Amino acid sequence: MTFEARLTQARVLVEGDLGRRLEACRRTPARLRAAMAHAVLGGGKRFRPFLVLETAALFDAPPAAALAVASALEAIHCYSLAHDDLPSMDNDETRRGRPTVWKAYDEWTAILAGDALLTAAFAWLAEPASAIPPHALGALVAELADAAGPAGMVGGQVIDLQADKLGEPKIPTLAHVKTLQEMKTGALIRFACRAGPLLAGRPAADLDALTVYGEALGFAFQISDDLLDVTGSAAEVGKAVAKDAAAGKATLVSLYGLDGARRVLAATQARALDALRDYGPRAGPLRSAVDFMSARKS
Ligand code: GRG
Repeated sequence: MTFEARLTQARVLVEGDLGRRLEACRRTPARLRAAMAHAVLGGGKRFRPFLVLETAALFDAPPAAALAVASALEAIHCYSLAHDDLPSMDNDETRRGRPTVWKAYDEWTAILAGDALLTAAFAWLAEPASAIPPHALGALVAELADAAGPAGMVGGQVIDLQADKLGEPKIPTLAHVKTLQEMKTGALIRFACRAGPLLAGRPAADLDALTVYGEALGFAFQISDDLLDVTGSAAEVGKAVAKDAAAGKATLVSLYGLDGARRVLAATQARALDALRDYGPRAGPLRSAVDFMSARKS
């Protein structure tokens, strides 16, 4: 099966699961449910769920539990996009080729839809129906909270916005760009790659290998996102482009230029592939995900 077909397979699975979970949310006001659905079900590559499902499949982890983790992670990703698009943050009107949540509803509804998705995600993991093996539940909840929280995505967002909103001096160094990436986007991708071996109760060697893979893949993802901001079209990418340079943001592209960023991307892809060297043909889809970083258009 091609990489695109596997990504589509993951997308269909997780969208079906997310749709059912949103339907089943207890006592949820109709407006909130609709805004949550707008945030979650309106397109998107579903790349993080793909990584959860594929790392779980690599280690024969229980598929139903992997799907619960994939949906929870995607809900958190979608909450972060809904909040990132708010007027007080990035002030974006288009996301995934459609109006952002605040544009389709209003600001307070978008804030609360994001809050609801974040809390629902943890309920989906902790409820008995998630079928997550007891040996893995504590670690998964703690790691997801860590990746999404103050030392991860939220902290990264603060570092990013601080420079913008408070007029603090930009820090155009590789170390700063890497720290920001690791926190803001890398942490969730790293978590997605650790989810499979955690669910399967694999030993430290497998967790370490998939962590190296996840960290390199996350960095490659960010570089490809920065490249798309310069070389992509808004129609293909599904959101506004050329925002980084306009905001004077330090990225791999601003530091090293297009060719330099492409060279760092290639080296990072090589590091991700090397982390999978012991896993044979079954890791094929995870290898294709690495290639996707230099091929993606959205
Ligand atoms: C508001 C707490 C909070 C955090 C926001 C993720 C994020 C942090 C902001 C998004 C800004 C951005 C464009 C980051 C670059 C990488 C990224 C996360 C892109 C969007 O993810 P994709 O490409 O999107 O996986 P789809 O739509 O395919 O799910």
